Amino acid sequence: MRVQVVIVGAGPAGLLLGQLLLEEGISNVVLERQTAEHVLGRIRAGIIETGTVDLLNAAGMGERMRQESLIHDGIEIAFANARHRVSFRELVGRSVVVYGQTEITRDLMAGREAAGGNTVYCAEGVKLHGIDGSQPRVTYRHQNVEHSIDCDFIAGCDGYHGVSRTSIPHSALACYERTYPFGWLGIMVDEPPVSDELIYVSHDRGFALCSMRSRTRSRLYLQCSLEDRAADWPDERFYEELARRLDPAAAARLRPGKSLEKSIAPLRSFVAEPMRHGRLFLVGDAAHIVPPTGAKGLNLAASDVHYLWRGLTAHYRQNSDTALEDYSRRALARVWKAERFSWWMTSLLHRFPESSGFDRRIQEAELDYVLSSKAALASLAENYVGLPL
Ligand code: RFL
Ligand code: PHB
Repeated sequence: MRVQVVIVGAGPAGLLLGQLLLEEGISNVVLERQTAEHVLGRIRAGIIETGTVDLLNAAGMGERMRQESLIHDGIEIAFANARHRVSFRELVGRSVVVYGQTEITRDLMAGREAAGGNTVYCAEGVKLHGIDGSQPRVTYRHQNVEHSIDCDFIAGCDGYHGVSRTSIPHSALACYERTYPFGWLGIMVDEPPVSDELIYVSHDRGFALCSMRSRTRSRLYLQCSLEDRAADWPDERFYEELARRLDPAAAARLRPGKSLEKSIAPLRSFVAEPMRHGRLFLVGDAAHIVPPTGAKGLNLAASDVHYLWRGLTAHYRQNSDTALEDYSRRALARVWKAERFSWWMTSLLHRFPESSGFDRRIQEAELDYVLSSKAALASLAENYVGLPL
């Protein structure tokens, strides 16, 4: 079998790239290790930038999103028992969109099926061959049968634990990493959100976030210890702790419901450079991870896809490799700015176990400054809604 592009991973990056390439008539196959149900069962991102919305529209995926998404013109930051509104619309004239990663993935899967795109789920033992040469090849096993696909390019969209990044020789890759001494415990619940917009909470007991997926479904997070297990947190304990961290008005609006999902995610910052090795391009979480505080992970995956889609289109349509040659540089320039913003939001709002009295006072002073300075608020807003491509 031969295709122009093999895409490893059917997360949002892989499926979106596949759809955009199909629209351009560029043949591709998506190889996914898990089942489609498993991919849809992972509960992750909730906030998307308008640049990501534009890209989903370009892929013909905008219809349900237009009907079901919520537009948010700002966020609230709760600190010292008071809530402060950060109005993106007033500060930078933009907004963000609430539409879950699960819904985006569902739309992309349906769109790919409708377009006759080839996706192989349960593809085991994916291996990349000849990425240094001009004739790369990907092998895998499906239902105990070995398969081999020849291609021009490979898009490694297989996330942080995928096979693509580790196929690049160690000496050709520089990795930068920071781990954080806490995690996020998240629950999904069919109860209305406590507020019309997201509330990010900085509290002595730790960070909290009240997010949502719709007007009837809440997504709630608590900063927790890395030693904690989801089973240590029955729903009652979760709500009790969240109520303690919220201001009284928000706590009074909390409607404890039975959690539909509960999980703990560790927080990490990670970047692998460069994002290209020979015929292999790394895209999304395969190349970089951000802590979720700035809501940037999926949006960065989408901007990588944008650059690669443009590069591959120019290669096949205009016989020009300028954009492909520039892929890693352009993607990384945006990635590092989002890494900085996510690290900064995380540092500003979380309680660090090892921090001294001095560190804590500096953190309080910075929060006080940011919330009272129009310049600082505009910088927060500009980064949160998404820097230009
Ligand atoms: P994914 O989604 O991890 O998809 C990779 C796919 O590759 C498959 N795979 C393989 N397939 C074949 N062979 C192999 N050897 C393979 N190894 C892996 C995997 O099964 C999977 O299907 O990466 P992608 O597509 O780059 O997308 C990235 C996003 O999923 C991620 O950045 C976001 O979810 C991060 N994130 C958020 N991002 C936002 O932009 N806004 C948010 O509000 C937001 N909230 C979040 C988040 C991530 C979270 N967690 C759990 C880490 C909230 C949380 C709690
Ligand atoms: C979410 O709704 O899952 C969410 C929202 C904002 C974040 C992180 C996660 O910063």
